[in-house]
Amino acid sequence: MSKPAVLVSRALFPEVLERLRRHFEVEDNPEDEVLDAPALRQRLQAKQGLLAAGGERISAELLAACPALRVVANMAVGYNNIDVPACTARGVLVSNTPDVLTETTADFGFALMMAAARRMSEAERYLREGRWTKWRYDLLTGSDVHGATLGILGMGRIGQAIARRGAAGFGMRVLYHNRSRLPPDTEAALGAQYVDKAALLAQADHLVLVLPYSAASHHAIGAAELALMKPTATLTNVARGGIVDDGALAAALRAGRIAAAGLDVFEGEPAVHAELLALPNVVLTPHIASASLRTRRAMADLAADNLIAALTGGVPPTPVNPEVLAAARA
Ligand code: 8YV
Repeated sequence: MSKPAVLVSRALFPEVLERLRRHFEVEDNPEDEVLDAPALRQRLQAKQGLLAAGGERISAELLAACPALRVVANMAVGYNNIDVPACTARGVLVSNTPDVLTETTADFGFALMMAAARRMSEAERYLREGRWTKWRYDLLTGSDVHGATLGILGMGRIGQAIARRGAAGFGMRVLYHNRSRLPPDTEAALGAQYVDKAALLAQADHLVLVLPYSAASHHAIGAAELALMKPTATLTNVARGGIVDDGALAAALRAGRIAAAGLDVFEGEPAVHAELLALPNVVLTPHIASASLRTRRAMADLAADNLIAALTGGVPPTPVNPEVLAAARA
């Protein structure tokens, strides 16, 4: 029996490609070209599986043009790049990579928040530009993280991991807002208190965004929300571009309506809003919150596990639309 054909959309660990080749005819992309919609559509012809890097748009239109496709294994926990209802309607299984990246992403979110609060990037630029000629009592003074109020918007796995760092490691008061409130024993274990969104914005010294992107969370932080924040507050986004209105944030940072920001994700990335690039009080990183070598490998392995199981009669470990599996078994 011939092996199923799969596309690995972007460059990937050679060992993971090797494993996939034991099960599949693999078309890979060693040049790591970013595939636009026509290129993706063309390469997906007669492919049963796709290992996607997370940036590819999987639309109803693409699915209609690629009728052989049975599985989309996204190498990301977020899957807002995929029209999941359209996949489900066509019996296409979608999987993501939860859990393996939680602690690594929380580490980075915390680091970005600290970098914004303590003006790390600005300080390094100051030093490298040869401007450090003497000590001064208020040189690059920032705001404390320890003992401050940490606000978390979105309290899933990564939000909870950030809450644990803040409460246990830095003695922070932890407030959160989420679509659904956590059970009381989970709140107690985390030392986190549920508040409404307005209270979160008003009380946080350091606000961290860790919610999934959807139509409902588009511009969850815009001019009106920024206006509720303390002028001394920082805002950190390790979730998705589009949750923050980047233009409104740039205006708020420029006007001193909030003190600083740390951003790993952007509207329209890899393009970055020109005004953000020009501001000193924002730390900018290129969507690398999950990028420890070990975690990226774990994400690739988990995406491969899902693809292999789904196309060889196994049980995919982390399906997003498991109803597709149930329907196939029925
Ligand atoms: C991915 C991420 O690296 O998992 C996610 O949702 O944002 C990152 O870990 C990114 O999505 C790759 O496109």
